[in-house]
Amino acid sequence: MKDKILHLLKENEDDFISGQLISEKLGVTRTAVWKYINMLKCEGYEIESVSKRGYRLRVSPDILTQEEINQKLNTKFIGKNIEYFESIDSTNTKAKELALKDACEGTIVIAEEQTMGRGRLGRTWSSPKYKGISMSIILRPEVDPLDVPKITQIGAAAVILTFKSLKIDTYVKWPNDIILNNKKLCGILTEMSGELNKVNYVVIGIGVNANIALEEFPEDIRDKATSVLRETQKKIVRKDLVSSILNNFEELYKAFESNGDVSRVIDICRKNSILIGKDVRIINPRYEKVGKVLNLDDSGELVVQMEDGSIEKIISGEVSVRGLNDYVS
Ligand code: BT5
Repeated sequence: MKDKILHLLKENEDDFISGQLISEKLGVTRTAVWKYINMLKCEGYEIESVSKRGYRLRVSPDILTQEEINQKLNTKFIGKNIEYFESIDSTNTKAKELALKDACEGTIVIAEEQTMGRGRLGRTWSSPKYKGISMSIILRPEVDPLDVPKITQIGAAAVILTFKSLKIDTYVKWPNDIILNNKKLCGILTEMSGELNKVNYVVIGIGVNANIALEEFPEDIRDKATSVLRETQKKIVRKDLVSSILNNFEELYKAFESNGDVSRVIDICRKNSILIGKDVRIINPRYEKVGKVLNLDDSGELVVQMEDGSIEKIISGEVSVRGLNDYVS
């Protein structure tokens, strides 16, 4: 009911709408309307109430609910169903749970805070409340499981395009980091359930540091993590960031899903790669090798010339870049 009232207020944003009309339209008492209006106020909505005229919505808060994200969302299926949490352990964990229960493709799990946000290989992801974006997209692509890593590149390209539209140049550190001014702004975690030749579902989790101040990052990552706020001294509207990423994501994902086409994605990741031309150390479960990154190939694999001159294509792994003293991640 609260959402329905909010919807009515939004439809009439320039005008007052009377409590009587709301109660008639929604079939609830005027006292109930008043109660829900107060709940909305507690959530940060600024609602003017004037006797005999009714209610008018003045300001909507920057929260990541369906109603707020919808305003600038122009997708067909990504984000049409948003599961919103003020606090959750991990949006990826929740998304996997929902995927097992037949959640539709494009369902999003989004949270204002994660208490156990996850990185790759059991690492943690820090997500302070109301400051960043923590979201996971449930996908059910009919593709070869070997092509699933490309979805990480789709996510990276979508984030890059969003920041480009805000005139902020960000770079991909293959395969899953987005870098701003040489520090990590965003991390992507793609997880899959499938069989040898069939994907059951994919969950792609995207964490973006939007308005996190330096002291809000855990101490041990302060020198390598950054946020839009930290780099531009400006707060960013998180809900607009989310809808823009989802709009870009759907467009790029559709091409991949329908005919395996990732040419635009790879083009974006290549043009905005922070690794091409750099000396790197590749760390895989099987080996550690040093080389120079030559390119990102058309299927999203990293092309590296190893110390012994051989050229290898890397499908997944950790890459650290050679800095002045050593290799830094
Ligand atoms: C990642 O892993 O970068 C993937 C992060 C994915 C986070 C999203 S948020 C929504 C969804 N739900 C989840 O539970 N996860 C996803 P990896 O490449 O392994 O990097 C992890 C490392 O990044 C950590 O070990 C820290 O060093 C660093 N780190 C942690 N929190 C960070 C932050 N907020 N900003 C920048 N770096 C961070």
